[in-house]
Amino acid sequence: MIEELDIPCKGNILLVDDTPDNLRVLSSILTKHGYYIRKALNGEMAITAAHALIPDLILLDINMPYMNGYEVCTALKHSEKTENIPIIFISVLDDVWDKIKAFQVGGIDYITKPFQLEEVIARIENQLKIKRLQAELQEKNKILEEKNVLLMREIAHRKKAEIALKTANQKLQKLASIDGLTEVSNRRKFDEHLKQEWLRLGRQHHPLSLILCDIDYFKAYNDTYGHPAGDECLKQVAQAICQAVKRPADLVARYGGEEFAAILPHTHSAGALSVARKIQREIQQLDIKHCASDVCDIVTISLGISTMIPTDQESLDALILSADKALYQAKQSGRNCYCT
Ligand code: GH3
Ligand code: MG
Ligand code: MG
Ligand code: MG
Repeated sequence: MIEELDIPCKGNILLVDDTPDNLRVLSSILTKHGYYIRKALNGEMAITAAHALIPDLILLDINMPYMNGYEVCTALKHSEKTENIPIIFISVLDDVWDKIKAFQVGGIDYITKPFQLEEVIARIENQLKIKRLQAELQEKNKILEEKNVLLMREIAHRKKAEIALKTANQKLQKLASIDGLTEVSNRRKFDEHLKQEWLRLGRQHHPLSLILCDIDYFKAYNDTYGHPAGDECLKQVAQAICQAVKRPADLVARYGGEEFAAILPHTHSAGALSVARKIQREIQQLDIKHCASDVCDIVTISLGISTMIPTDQESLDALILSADKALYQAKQSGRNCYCT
């Protein structure tokens, strides 16, 4: 069974007519015009021939014994293999309803007999041209679709990479602002947050409080229990301070070795005092034994508190200095207490 035609020609046409003379005349003229012609004398032969080698076009007679042209056309249009073959009806039937029926069953054009050869050729060429253009269009569409799929894949790929990068950046940024040991904010984040809140509250004329906390006799703690125990103590103290400092805008940071700071926006001195007491309670509840402490047999802290309504940068320095002085005063006053 031949499936593809590799003879160079303008097109492969199947002529179907029960009148041998018609076939002969059409065949000879179309062959001269460069077409490859096959002939079928009835519907059954036509369907077999069309399946054996798909023609570019079929010229189909209507009045034929056993199976008329409408039936042949219907059968071809119902087969997946042959449904796209353009079919031009060629018939003596001249009534408009016969022509309409031809189009309804799937015909693409209609020529009445007796025909003018030039018209037949012009109509064949016209249909083949349409078919060629459609095939080109389909090919272009296919290429475009393939390109589109590749582009979509590329976009999805880039989006994924972008999200991964963003997530990695966020993680890095978070890591860069966290103290590795205690997992509270580090000094860098403290400085940044304090400045930012200072400016924000300055615009709102709202107070900001700062509490500095320092573990009492921590050097002695390290000396007694060892550095790893000291690290563990720092972690617990940091978490205890976090338990007492809970508002979303608040920030707990490791300010230095065994010093922590709490930034409390929108907080007056009375509020800051209450937070300081809460911190002390939380540390006390940790109940970490400290036999080398001069003040108590458990770990304690001293706190320095200062509160201001932000104005300029100088006053920010003053806020820190004031908390620092208050902390010093708490140490001087015997430790395990707070001063303002
Ligand atoms: P004071 O009551 O006056 O605050 O006395 P202190 O001993 O707590 O203060 P000092 O400044 O003399 O000592 C602080 C100690 O904190 C010394 C230092 O080794 C310790 N320290 C600082 N950072 C860390 C740390 O990351 N881990 C441990 N284990 N110890 C630390
Ligand atoms: Mg006929
Ligand atoms: Mg200290
Ligand atoms: Mg200390």
